Amino acid sequence: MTDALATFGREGPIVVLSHFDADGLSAAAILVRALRQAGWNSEPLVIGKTGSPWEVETRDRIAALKPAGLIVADLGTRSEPVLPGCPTLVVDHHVPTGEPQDAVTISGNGLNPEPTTALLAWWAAHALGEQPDLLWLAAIGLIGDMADGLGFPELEEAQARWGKTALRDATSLINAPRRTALADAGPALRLLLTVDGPKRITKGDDADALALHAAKAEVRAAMDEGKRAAPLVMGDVALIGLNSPCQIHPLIAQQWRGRLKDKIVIAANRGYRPGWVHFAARSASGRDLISFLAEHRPDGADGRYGNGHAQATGGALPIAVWNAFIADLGLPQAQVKA
Ligand SMILES: [Mn+2]
Repeated sequence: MTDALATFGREGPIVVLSHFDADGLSAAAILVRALRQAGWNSEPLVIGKTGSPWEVETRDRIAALKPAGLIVADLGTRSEPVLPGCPTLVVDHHVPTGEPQDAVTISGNGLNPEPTTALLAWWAAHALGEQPDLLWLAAIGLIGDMADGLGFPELEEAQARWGKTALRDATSLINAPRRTALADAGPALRLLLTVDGPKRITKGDDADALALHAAKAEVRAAMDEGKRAAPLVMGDVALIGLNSPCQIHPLIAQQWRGRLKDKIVIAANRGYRPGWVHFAARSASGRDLISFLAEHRPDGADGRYGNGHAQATGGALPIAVWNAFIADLGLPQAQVKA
């Protein structure tokens, strides 16, 4: 962190670009709050439902802020710069696909236990001073990605101070909007940037807190429908076909993972984005799914395919490419009409 700050300019904000899940948003909130407290100008920017850090629209959004520096949090670790020429810090825990050029990298990948991005951000923020009041944000990120927190003492400390139930319920609420059809992370991010603990999220009655509760209800209704889809099994693969504008495919895959323990579970959602199939892959068998997807990589797959973690990955494919991919896996009946 200190190395990265030394490369940043003093004119313009430090833009913190993050993923829109609980871990990414909490990491962004930790970094923006710690930087602002230390006297830096800092602005968060969130990658939404179908965006990517490595595309021209994102580059233009960042460049428009005339940043003094860029922090890329919880969005993967790749060699290509997000904004060429801008001093950059990458904070991430996904399997790297390359070493970022002209950037400082803080990666939790391969550490045991593996810290999430929000915990890495909280550790890094100590370069700006002690951050005891921001620890609950690191706990939200840990719970969001790992549920049990893998025994990090920081989680136990946060639970003792802010309450285990409050932290768990706040995490569930913070994660809800990104799964809705609109996927607006704004209310969740505003709360994480301003409030002093999880109870202000779970018990709040302001517009942002109410938006999180409405999002949770929308996702619950979509899940009730998605749970009724039956898996199609062929060899090692179990496919669950979904048609929802909500991002329920990772949750459905996770549920079936426990019931189909020896299978590679793929939950595929043709309703998430018109013209595309978004899918989540999970397995309880210990099989490396990033390698599995690499072996079956279809022509036309881009950087959205097969990233993440060995036991939790997925991708997004245009319909024609999806149809070739799923036919190759022996499930032509799971092809989707354009
Ligand atoms: Mn994460």
